[in-house]
Amino acid sequence: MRLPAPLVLSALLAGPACAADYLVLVGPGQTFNPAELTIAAGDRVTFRNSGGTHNVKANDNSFRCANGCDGDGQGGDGAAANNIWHFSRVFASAGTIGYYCETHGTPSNGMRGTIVVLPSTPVELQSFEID
Ligand SMILES: [Cu+2]
Repeated sequence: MRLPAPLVLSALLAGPACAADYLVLVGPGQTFNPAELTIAAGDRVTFRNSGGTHNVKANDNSFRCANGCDGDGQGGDGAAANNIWHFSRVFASAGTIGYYCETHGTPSNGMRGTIVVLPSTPVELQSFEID
């Protein structure tokens, strides 16, 4: 059977290592929702302000974002802001990333969250022997 070309292409692109998208709501109130999120390396998380003056700063200073991110090369500004901002970040490496809102939290208290990044599942290559 001959499949239409676009269908063959999408079947090749869809593998077990597909990245997923997640959403973390920032507020309303002084919470991240979900505050704890487990993803796989390569997945993308979008943070979206749902009300209040907030930002998202990594405990290890690897990012500081609100209306874009500091140092993103596009004029991003990570200072806390009360507009309905959103930004996305791909977490490429496994590890545990703590973050907090500078207005309402610290790394250990208040408005904070954690993202656990698990190693991505490697694509298994199979070989066949023909007798
Ligand atoms: Cu806040």
